Amino acid sequence: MTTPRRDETKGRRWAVALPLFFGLAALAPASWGQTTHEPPSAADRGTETPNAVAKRWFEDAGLGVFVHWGVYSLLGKGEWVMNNDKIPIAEYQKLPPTFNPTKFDAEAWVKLAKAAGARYITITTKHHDGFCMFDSKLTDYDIVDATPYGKDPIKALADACHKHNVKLFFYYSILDWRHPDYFPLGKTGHHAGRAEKGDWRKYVEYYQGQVRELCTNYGEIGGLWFDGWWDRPDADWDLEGTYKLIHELQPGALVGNNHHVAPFPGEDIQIFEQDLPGKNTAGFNKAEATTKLPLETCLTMNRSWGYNSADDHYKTVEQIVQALVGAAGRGANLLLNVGPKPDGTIPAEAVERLQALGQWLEKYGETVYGTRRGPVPPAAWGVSTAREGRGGKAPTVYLHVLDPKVEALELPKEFLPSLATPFGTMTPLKWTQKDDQARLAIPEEARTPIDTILVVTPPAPMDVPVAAPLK
Ligand code: FHN
Repeated sequence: MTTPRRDETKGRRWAVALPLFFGLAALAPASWGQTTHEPPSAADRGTETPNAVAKRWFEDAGLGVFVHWGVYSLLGKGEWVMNNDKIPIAEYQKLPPTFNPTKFDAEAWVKLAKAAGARYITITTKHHDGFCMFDSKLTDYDIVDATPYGKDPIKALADACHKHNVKLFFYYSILDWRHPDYFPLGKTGHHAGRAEKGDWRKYVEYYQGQVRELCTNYGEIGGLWFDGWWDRPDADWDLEGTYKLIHELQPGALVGNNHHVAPFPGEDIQIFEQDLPGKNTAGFNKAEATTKLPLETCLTMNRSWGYNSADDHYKTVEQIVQALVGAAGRGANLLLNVGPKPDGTIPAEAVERLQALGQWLEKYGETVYGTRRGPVPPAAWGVSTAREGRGGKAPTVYLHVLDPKVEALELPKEFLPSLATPFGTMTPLKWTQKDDQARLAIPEEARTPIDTILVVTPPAPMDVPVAAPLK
Protein backbone atom coordinates (compact mmCIF):
# COMPACT_ATOMS: atom_id res chain seq x y z
CA MET A 1 0.00 0.00 0.00
CA THR A 2 1.37 3.42 -0.80
CA THR A 3 1.36 6.11 1.80
CA PRO A 4 0.75 9.67 0.75
CA ARG A 5 3.82 11.79 1.33
CA ARG A 6 3.79 15.32 2.60
CA ASP A 7 7.27 16.33 1.57
CA GLU A 8 6.16 18.63 -1.21
CA THR A 9 3.57 20.47 0.84
CA LYS A 10 5.98 20.58 3.75
CA GLY A 11 8.54 22.31 1.55
CA ARG A 12 5.95 24.85 0.56
CA ARG A 13 4.92 25.41 4.13
CA TRP A 14 8.45 26.32 5.07
CA ALA A 15 9.11 28.45 2.04
CA VAL A 16 5.94 30.49 2.08
CA ALA A 17 4.28 30.45 5.42
CA LEU A 18 7.11 30.24 7.89
CA PRO A 19 9.05 33.39 7.20
CA LEU A 20 5.81 35.28 7.61
CA PHE A 21 5.49 34.01 11.13
CA PHE A 22 8.84 33.52 12.71
CA GLY A 23 11.59 34.50 10.34
CA LEU A 24 14.36 32.38 8.94
CA ALA A 25 15.90 31.54 12.30
CA ALA A 26 13.41 28.74 12.61
CA LEU A 27 14.93 26.99 9.63
CA ALA A 28 17.98 25.95 11.62
CA PRO A 29 18.88 22.41 10.57
CA ALA A 30 18.37 19.85 13.23
CA SER A 31 19.65 16.42 14.06
CA TRP A 32 16.69 14.81 15.70
CA GLY A 33 17.79 13.74 19.10
CA GLN A 34 15.07 11.87 20.89
CA THR A 35 14.73 8.59 19.08
CA THR A 36 16.32 5.49 20.46
CA HIS A 37 17.31 4.06 17.14
CA GLU A 38 18.25 6.98 15.02
CA PRO A 39 18.30 6.40 11.30
CA PRO A 40 21.87 5.91 10.12
CA SER A 41 23.46 8.33 7.72
CA ALA A 42 23.59 7.30 4.07
CA ALA A 43 27.26 6.39 4.51
CA ASP A 44 26.52 4.15 7.47
CA ARG A 45 23.67 2.32 5.76
CA GLY A 46 26.03 0.23 3.67
CA THR A 47 27.78 -1.12 6.75
CA GLU A 48 24.70 -1.90 8.84
CA THR A 49 24.26 -5.49 9.95
CA PRO A 50 21.19 -7.38 8.69
CA ASN A 51 19.96 -7.35 12.29
CA ALA A 52 20.20 -3.55 12.53
CA VAL A 53 18.47 -3.16 9.17
CA ALA A 54 15.68 -5.49 10.33
CA LYS A 55 15.21 -3.62 13.60
CA ARG A 56 14.93 -0.32 11.76
CA TRP A 57 12.53 -1.87 9.28
CA PHE A 58 10.45 -3.13 12.21
CA GLU A 59 10.35 0.27 13.87
CA ASP A 60 9.18 1.81 10.62
CA ALA A 61 6.52 -0.83 10.00
CA GLY A 62 3.80 0.48 12.34
CA LEU A 63 1.28 -2.32 11.93
CA GLY A 64 1.21 -6.09 11.75
CA VAL A 65 -1.65 -8.58 11.58
CA PHE A 66 -1.55 -11.38 14.13
CA VAL A 67 -3.24 -14.67 13.19
CA HIS A 68 -4.27 -17.30 15.74
CA TRP A 69 -5.36 -20.34 13.77
CA GLY A 70 -5.26 -24.01 14.64
CA VAL A 71 -7.41 -27.10 15.17
CA TYR A 72 -8.90 -25.35 18.22
CA SER A 73 -10.68 -23.07 15.72
CA LEU A 74 -13.04 -25.99 15.01
CA LEU A 75 -14.55 -25.70 18.48
CA GLY A 76 -15.03 -21.93 18.24
CA LYS A 77 -14.07 -21.36 21.87
CA GLY A 78 -10.64 -19.81 21.56
CA GLU A 79 -7.16 -21.33 21.50
CA TRP A 80 -7.15 -22.32 25.19
CA VAL A 81 -10.15 -24.64 24.81
CA MET A 82 -8.12 -27.81 25.42
CA ASN A 83 -6.97 -26.52 28.79
CA ASN A 84 -10.10 -24.61 29.75
CA ASP A 85 -12.53 -27.43 28.95
CA LYS A 86 -10.13 -30.04 30.38
CA ILE A 87 -10.05 -31.99 27.14
CA PRO A 88 -7.60 -34.89 27.40
CA ILE A 89 -5.16 -35.50 24.54
CA ALA A 90 -7.03 -38.65 23.51
CA GLU A 91 -10.19 -36.60 22.87
CA TYR A 92 -8.46 -33.53 21.43
CA GLN A 93 -6.67 -35.71 18.88
CA LYS A 94 -10.03 -36.33 17.23
CA LEU A 95 -9.97 -32.75 15.94
CA PRO A 96 -7.23 -32.93 13.26
CA PRO A 97 -9.02 -35.62 11.17
CA THR A 98 -11.94 -33.19 10.82
CA PHE A 99 -9.86 -30.10 10.04
CA ASN A 100 -10.18 -29.28 6.36
CA PRO A 101 -9.89 -25.53 5.73
CA THR A 102 -10.73 -25.68 2.04
CA LYS A 103 -11.54 -21.98 1.91
CA PHE A 104 -8.11 -20.93 3.11
CA ASP A 105 -6.66 -18.54 0.53
CA ALA A 106 -3.17 -17.35 1.45
CA GLU A 107 -3.17 -14.68 -1.21
CA ALA A 108 -6.48 -13.26 0.03
CA TRP A 109 -5.15 -13.09 3.59
CA VAL A 110 -2.03 -11.26 2.51
CA LYS A 111 -4.02 -8.86 0.34
CA LEU A 112 -6.32 -8.16 3.28
CA ALA A 113 -3.37 -7.49 5.57
CA LYS A 114 -1.99 -5.10 2.96
CA ALA A 115 -5.35 -3.40 2.59
CA ALA A 116 -5.29 -2.88 6.36
CA GLY A 117 -1.95 -1.12 6.00
CA ALA A 118 -0.01 -3.92 7.70
CA ARG A 119 3.59 -4.48 6.75
CA TYR A 120 3.84 -7.90 8.37
CA ILE A 121 1.88 -10.94 9.47
CA THR A 122 2.63 -13.05 12.53
CA ILE A 123 0.96 -16.47 12.47
CA THR A 124 0.70 -19.32 14.94
CA THR A 125 2.77 -22.24 13.68
CA LYS A 126 2.23 -24.15 16.93
CA HIS A 127 0.13 -23.07 19.89
CA HIS A 128 0.03 -24.48 23.42
CA ASP A 129 -2.04 -27.47 22.25
CA GLY A 130 1.07 -28.72 20.43
CA PHE A 131 -0.61 -29.07 17.04
CA CYS A 132 1.64 -27.86 14.24
CA MET A 133 0.16 -25.80 11.45
CA PHE A 134 3.25 -26.40 9.35
CA ASP A 135 4.82 -29.47 7.79
CA SER A 136 7.20 -30.77 10.44
CA LYS A 137 9.37 -33.81 9.91
CA LEU A 138 9.70 -34.12 13.70
CA THR A 139 6.08 -35.06 14.38
CA ASP A 140 3.00 -36.43 12.65
CA TYR A 141 0.86 -34.13 14.74
CA ASP A 142 0.79 -31.52 12.01
CA ILE A 143 -1.60 -30.25 9.39
CA VAL A 144 0.02 -32.15 6.52
CA ASP A 145 0.13 -35.55 8.20
CA ALA A 146 -2.90 -35.47 10.46
CA THR A 147 -5.66 -33.68 8.55
CA PRO A 148 -7.63 -34.33 5.36
CA TYR A 149 -6.40 -30.94 4.17
CA GLY A 150 -2.90 -32.38 3.79
CA LYS A 151 -1.23 -29.14 2.69
CA ASP A 152 1.08 -26.67 4.44
CA PRO A 153 -0.72 -23.32 4.86
CA ILE A 154 2.44 -21.73 6.26
CA LYS A 155 4.22 -22.47 2.99
CA ALA A 156 1.35 -20.95 1.01
CA LEU A 157 1.38 -17.91 3.27
CA ALA A 158 5.14 -17.53 3.03
CA ASP A 159 4.91 -17.63 -0.77
CA ALA A 160 2.11 -15.06 -0.85
CA CYS A 161 3.99 -12.82 1.60
CA HIS A 162 7.12 -12.95 -0.53
CA LYS A 163 5.09 -12.15 -3.61
CA HIS A 164 3.39 -9.15 -2.01
CA ASN A 165 6.33 -7.86 -0.02
CA VAL A 166 4.84 -8.51 3.39
CA LYS A 167 7.10 -9.93 6.08
CA LEU A 168 6.09 -13.14 7.79
CA PHE A 169 6.81 -13.85 11.44
CA PHE A 170 6.22 -17.19 13.10
CA TYR A 171 4.49 -17.42 16.45
CA TYR A 172 5.76 -20.55 18.17
CA SER A 173 4.63 -21.79 21.59
CA ILE A 174 7.47 -23.40 23.48
CA LEU A 175 4.81 -24.53 25.95
CA ASP A 176 3.31 -27.79 24.71
CA TRP A 177 0.35 -29.52 26.38
CA ARG A 178 0.78 -32.70 24.38
CA HIS A 179 4.44 -33.51 23.85
CA PRO A 180 5.38 -36.52 26.03
CA ASP A 181 8.72 -34.99 26.98
CA TYR A 182 7.29 -31.67 28.16
CA PHE A 183 7.96 -32.69 31.73
CA PRO A 184 7.91 -31.64 34.51
CA LEU A 185 4.66 -29.87 33.68
CA GLY A 186 4.38 -26.18 34.25
CA LYS A 187 1.49 -24.04 35.40
CA THR A 188 -0.95 -25.21 32.73
CA GLY A 189 -2.01 -28.29 30.78
CA HIS A 190 -2.73 -30.46 33.80
CA HIS A 191 -5.84 -32.09 32.37
CA ALA A 192 -4.26 -33.44 29.20
CA GLY A 193 -3.97 -36.95 30.66
CA ARG A 194 -0.21 -37.07 30.10
CA ALA A 195 2.03 -39.66 31.72
CA GLU A 196 3.90 -38.28 34.71
CA LYS A 197 7.27 -38.59 33.02
CA GLY A 198 9.35 -37.20 30.19
CA ASP A 199 12.82 -36.10 29.20
CA TRP A 200 13.03 -32.32 29.18
CA ARG A 201 16.28 -32.32 27.17
CA LYS A 202 14.48 -34.21 24.42
CA TYR A 203 11.67 -31.70 24.43
CA VAL A 204 14.14 -28.82 24.06
CA GLU A 205 15.77 -30.67 21.15
CA TYR A 206 12.34 -31.16 19.59
CA TYR A 207 11.32 -27.52 19.78
CA GLN A 208 14.73 -26.32 18.61
CA GLY A 209 14.49 -28.77 15.70
CA GLN A 210 11.16 -27.22 14.76
CA VAL A 211 12.64 -23.75 15.01
CA ARG A 212 15.33 -24.94 12.62
CA GLU A 213 12.62 -26.18 10.23
CA LEU A 214 10.82 -22.83 10.39
CA CYS A 215 14.07 -21.00 9.68
CA THR A 216 14.99 -23.30 6.81
CA ASN A 217 11.89 -24.27 4.85
CA TYR A 218 10.06 -21.00 4.23
CA GLY A 219 12.59 -18.71 2.60
CA GLU A 220 13.36 -15.39 4.20
CA ILE A 221 11.24 -14.78 7.28
CA GLY A 222 10.62 -11.72 9.44
CA GLY A 223 11.35 -13.52 12.66
CA LEU A 224 10.26 -15.82 15.45
CA TRP A 225 7.69 -14.79 18.08
CA PHE A 226 7.85 -17.10 21.08
CA ASP A 227 5.21 -17.64 23.71
CA GLY A 228 4.70 -19.92 26.71
CA TRP A 229 7.97 -19.37 28.59
CA TRP A 230 5.87 -18.16 31.50
CA ASP A 231 4.52 -21.71 31.95
CA ARG A 232 7.92 -22.82 33.26
CA PRO A 233 9.95 -19.68 34.00
CA ASP A 234 12.60 -21.67 35.88
CA ALA A 235 13.14 -24.36 33.28
CA ASP A 236 16.25 -24.58 31.13
CA TRP A 237 14.85 -23.68 27.71
CA ASP A 238 18.29 -22.97 26.21
CA LEU A 239 16.93 -19.76 24.77
CA GLU A 240 20.46 -18.59 24.15
CA GLY A 241 21.04 -21.56 21.84
CA THR A 242 17.68 -21.07 20.18
CA TYR A 243 18.27 -17.39 19.47
CA LYS A 244 21.78 -18.12 18.17
CA LEU A 245 20.39 -20.73 15.82
CA ILE A 246 17.81 -18.29 14.43
CA HIS A 247 20.32 -15.50 13.96
CA GLU A 248 22.73 -17.87 12.25
CA LEU A 249 20.16 -19.36 9.90
CA GLN A 250 18.39 -16.08 9.18
CA PRO A 251 20.62 -13.10 9.98
CA GLY A 252 17.82 -10.66 9.16
CA ALA A 253 15.20 -12.39 11.34
CA LEU A 254 14.09 -10.76 14.56
CA VAL A 255 13.52 -12.65 17.78
CA GLY A 256 10.73 -11.72 20.17
CA ASN A 257 9.53 -13.59 23.23
CA ASN A 258 6.22 -12.87 24.90
CA HIS A 259 7.48 -13.84 28.33
CA HIS A 260 6.09 -10.70 29.97
CA VAL A 261 9.36 -9.80 31.68
CA ALA A 262 12.30 -7.59 30.70
CA PRO A 263 14.00 -8.69 27.45
CA PHE A 264 16.61 -11.47 27.60
CA PRO A 265 19.93 -11.29 25.76
CA GLY A 266 19.54 -12.16 22.09
CA GLU A 267 16.01 -10.78 21.80
CA ASP A 268 15.46 -8.11 19.18
CA ILE A 269 12.08 -6.71 20.12
CA GLN A 270 10.13 -6.26 23.34
CA ILE A 271 6.54 -7.46 23.31
CA PHE A 272 3.57 -6.20 25.30
CA GLU A 273 0.31 -8.08 25.46
CA GLN A 274 -3.13 -6.43 25.46
CA ASP A 275 -1.68 -3.14 26.70
CA LEU A 276 0.38 -0.31 25.33
CA PRO A 277 3.99 -0.13 26.56
CA GLY A 278 4.09 1.34 30.04
CA LYS A 279 0.56 0.21 30.86
CA ASN A 280 -0.55 -2.93 32.62
CA THR A 281 -4.33 -3.00 32.79
CA ALA A 282 -4.48 -6.65 31.65
CA GLY A 283 -1.91 -7.82 34.20
CA PHE A 284 0.59 -9.33 31.72
CA ASN A 285 3.19 -6.62 31.44
CA LYS A 286 5.22 -6.31 34.57
CA ALA A 287 8.28 -5.03 32.73
CA GLU A 288 8.97 -1.43 31.84
CA ALA A 289 9.45 -0.55 28.20
CA THR A 290 13.08 -0.68 27.24
CA THR A 291 14.49 2.07 25.11
CA LYS A 292 17.05 -0.30 23.67
CA LEU A 293 14.80 -2.45 21.49
CA PRO A 294 11.92 -1.89 19.10
CA LEU A 295 8.57 -2.43 20.81
CA GLU A 296 5.36 -4.15 19.86
CA THR A 297 1.92 -4.37 21.43
CA CYS A 298 -0.27 -7.31 20.47
CA LEU A 299 -3.97 -6.80 20.79
CA THR A 300 -7.13 -8.80 20.21
CA MET A 301 -9.78 -7.31 17.97
CA ASN A 302 -12.52 -8.76 20.17
CA ARG A 303 -11.68 -10.52 23.43
CA SER A 304 -10.27 -13.71 21.94
CA TRP A 305 -7.14 -14.69 20.05
CA GLY A 306 -8.35 -17.90 18.45
CA TYR A 307 -11.75 -18.04 16.74
CA ASN A 308 -14.52 -17.69 19.29
CA SER A 309 -18.00 -17.86 17.77
CA ALA A 310 -19.65 -16.36 20.86
CA ASP A 311 -17.34 -13.38 21.20
CA ASP A 312 -18.92 -10.34 19.60
CA HIS A 313 -17.08 -7.83 21.76
CA TYR A 314 -15.32 -6.29 18.81
CA LYS A 315 -13.43 -3.08 19.28
CA THR A 316 -14.69 -0.18 17.21
CA VAL A 317 -12.64 1.21 14.35
CA GLU A 318 -12.08 4.28 16.50
CA GLN A 319 -10.66 2.17 19.33
CA ILE A 320 -8.42 0.28 16.94
CA VAL A 321 -7.06 3.43 15.29
CA GLN A 322 -6.46 4.94 18.71
CA ALA A 323 -4.62 1.78 19.79
CA LEU A 324 -2.41 2.01 16.71
CA VAL A 325 -1.69 5.67 17.28
CA GLY A 326 -1.25 5.13 21.02
CA ALA A 327 1.30 2.44 20.25
CA ALA A 328 3.12 4.64 17.73
CA GLY A 329 3.27 7.46 20.29
CA ARG A 330 4.99 5.04 22.65
CA GLY A 331 7.44 3.88 20.00
CA ALA A 332 5.65 0.58 19.39
CA ASN A 333 4.05 -1.28 16.51
CA LEU A 334 0.54 -2.62 16.84
CA LEU A 335 0.11 -6.33 16.14
CA LEU A 336 -3.63 -6.62 15.64
CA ASN A 337 -5.11 -10.08 15.93
CA VAL A 338 -7.63 -11.99 13.87
CA GLY A 339 -8.91 -15.50 14.60
CA PRO A 340 -9.81 -17.22 11.32
CA LYS A 341 -12.64 -19.74 11.21
CA PRO A 342 -11.97 -23.46 10.79
CA ASP A 343 -12.77 -23.22 7.08
CA GLY A 344 -9.94 -20.75 6.60
CA THR A 345 -11.99 -17.57 6.22
CA ILE A 346 -11.56 -14.49 8.36
CA PRO A 347 -14.70 -13.37 10.24
CA ALA A 348 -16.54 -10.54 8.47
CA GLU A 349 -16.33 -8.29 11.55
CA ALA A 350 -12.56 -8.52 11.44
CA VAL A 351 -12.40 -7.96 7.68
CA GLU A 352 -14.51 -4.80 7.98
CA ARG A 353 -12.29 -3.39 10.69
CA LEU A 354 -9.08 -4.19 8.89
CA GLN A 355 -10.36 -2.46 5.77
CA ALA A 356 -11.45 0.60 7.72
CA LEU A 357 -8.09 0.78 9.44
CA GLY A 358 -6.44 0.64 6.03
CA GLN A 359 -8.56 3.53 4.83
CA TRP A 360 -7.50 5.59 7.81
CA LEU A 361 -3.85 4.72 7.22
CA GLU A 362 -4.14 5.51 3.53
CA LYS A 363 -4.88 9.07 4.56
CA TYR A 364 -2.84 9.51 7.72
CA GLY A 365 -0.19 6.82 7.37
CA GLU A 366 2.72 9.23 7.22
CA THR A 367 2.06 10.17 10.85
CA VAL A 368 2.60 6.53 11.87
CA TYR A 369 4.85 4.68 9.39
CA GLY A 370 8.51 5.48 9.76
CA THR A 371 7.93 7.63 12.81
CA ARG A 372 9.35 7.29 16.29
CA ARG A 373 7.74 8.36 19.50
CA GLY A 374 7.70 12.12 19.59
CA PRO A 375 9.11 14.61 22.06
CA VAL A 376 5.85 15.03 23.96
CA PRO A 377 5.23 12.10 26.31
CA PRO A 378 1.84 10.35 26.14
CA ALA A 379 -0.78 12.34 28.01
CA ALA A 380 -4.52 12.24 28.67
CA TRP A 381 -5.14 14.17 25.43
CA GLY A 382 -3.13 11.82 23.21
CA VAL A 383 0.40 11.16 21.97
CA SER A 384 3.07 12.54 19.70
CA THR A 385 5.02 10.87 16.92
CA ALA A 386 7.93 12.33 15.01
CA ARG A 387 9.96 11.86 11.91
CA GLU A 388 13.32 13.22 11.06
CA GLY A 389 13.35 15.85 8.36
CA ARG A 390 14.96 14.78 5.12
CA GLY A 391 18.30 16.14 4.06
CA GLY A 392 19.02 17.87 7.35
CA LYS A 393 15.65 19.60 7.48
CA ALA A 394 14.00 20.19 10.82
CA PRO A 395 12.07 17.26 12.29
CA THR A 396 8.32 17.01 12.03
CA VAL A 397 6.21 16.32 15.07
CA TYR A 398 2.70 14.95 14.79
CA LEU A 399 0.51 15.71 17.77
CA HIS A 400 -2.29 13.14 17.83
CA VAL A 401 -5.14 14.59 19.87
CA LEU A 402 -7.30 11.59 20.63
CA ASP A 403 -9.81 13.42 22.79
CA PRO A 404 -12.05 15.61 20.61
CA LYS A 405 -13.05 17.71 23.60
CA VAL A 406 -9.54 19.08 24.01
CA GLU A 407 -9.52 22.77 23.13
CA ALA A 408 -5.83 23.51 23.59
CA LEU A 409 -2.53 21.81 24.36
CA GLU A 410 0.02 22.98 26.88
CA LEU A 411 3.39 22.13 25.38
CA PRO A 412 7.04 22.80 26.24
CA LYS A 413 8.06 26.30 25.25
CA GLU A 414 10.76 24.81 23.01
CA PHE A 415 8.01 24.43 20.43
CA LEU A 416 8.17 28.17 19.85
CA PRO A 417 8.53 29.60 17.37
CA SER A 418 6.93 27.12 15.02
CA LEU A 419 4.17 26.65 12.57
CA ALA A 420 1.42 24.24 13.59
CA THR A 421 -1.24 23.19 11.13
CA PRO A 422 -3.99 20.60 11.22
CA PHE A 423 -2.92 17.66 9.05
CA GLY A 424 -3.58 18.22 5.38
CA THR A 425 -4.15 21.96 5.72
CA MET A 426 -2.01 25.06 5.53
CA THR A 427 -4.04 26.90 8.16
CA PRO A 428 -1.78 27.94 11.03
CA LEU A 429 -3.07 27.40 14.52
CA LYS A 430 -2.58 30.01 17.21
CA TRP A 431 0.18 29.76 19.78
CA THR A 432 0.34 31.79 22.96
CA GLN A 433 3.10 31.68 25.51
CA LYS A 434 2.33 31.54 29.18
CA ASP A 435 5.25 31.29 31.61
CA ASP A 436 7.18 28.21 30.54
CA GLN A 437 4.42 26.76 28.44
CA ALA A 438 3.45 27.16 24.83
CA ARG A 439 -0.31 26.95 24.44
CA LEU A 440 -1.66 25.70 21.15
CA ALA A 441 -5.35 26.40 20.56
CA ILE A 442 -7.39 23.80 18.67
CA PRO A 443 -10.56 25.46 17.41
CA GLU A 444 -13.55 23.24 16.87
CA GLU A 445 -13.29 23.42 13.07
CA ALA A 446 -9.76 22.02 13.26
CA ARG A 447 -10.86 18.90 15.11
CA THR A 448 -11.53 15.61 13.36
CA PRO A 449 -13.16 12.47 14.70
CA ILE A 450 -10.93 9.69 16.04
CA ASP A 451 -7.65 11.61 15.89
CA THR A 452 -6.99 15.31 15.33
CA ILE A 453 -3.49 15.40 13.94
CA LEU A 454 -1.53 18.62 14.24
CA VAL A 455 1.69 18.91 12.29
CA VAL A 456 4.41 20.96 13.94
CA THR A 457 7.99 21.58 12.97
CA PRO A 458 9.81 22.82 16.05
CA PRO A 459 12.74 25.15 15.53
CA ALA A 460 15.31 22.77 17.01
CA PRO A 461 15.54 19.20 18.19
CA MET A 462 14.11 18.64 21.61
CA ASP A 463 15.82 16.33 24.00
CA VAL A 464 13.36 14.24 25.88
CA PRO A 465 14.27 11.70 28.51
CA VAL A 466 13.50 8.61 26.47
CA ALA A 467 14.90 6.43 29.21
CA ALA A 468 12.18 7.56 31.62
CA PRO A 469 9.40 5.05 32.22
CA LEU A 470 6.36 5.78 30.08
CA LYS A 471 3.19 6.92 31.80
O1 FHN B 1 -1.61 -17.94 26.11
C1 FHN B 1 -1.32 -17.16 25.00
C2 FHN B 1 -2.56 -16.74 24.28
O2 FHN B 1 -3.26 -17.83 23.87
C3 FHN B 1 -2.19 -15.89 23.09
O3 FHN B 1 -1.42 -16.63 22.18
C4 FHN B 1 -1.42 -14.69 23.56
C5 FHN B 1 -0.96 -13.78 22.47
O4 FHN B 1 -0.13 -12.82 23.00
N1 FHN B 1 -0.24 -15.07 24.33
C6 FHN B 1 -0.41 -16.03 25.39
C7 FHN B 1 -0.55 -15.46 26.71
O5 FHN B 1 0.51 -14.66 27.07
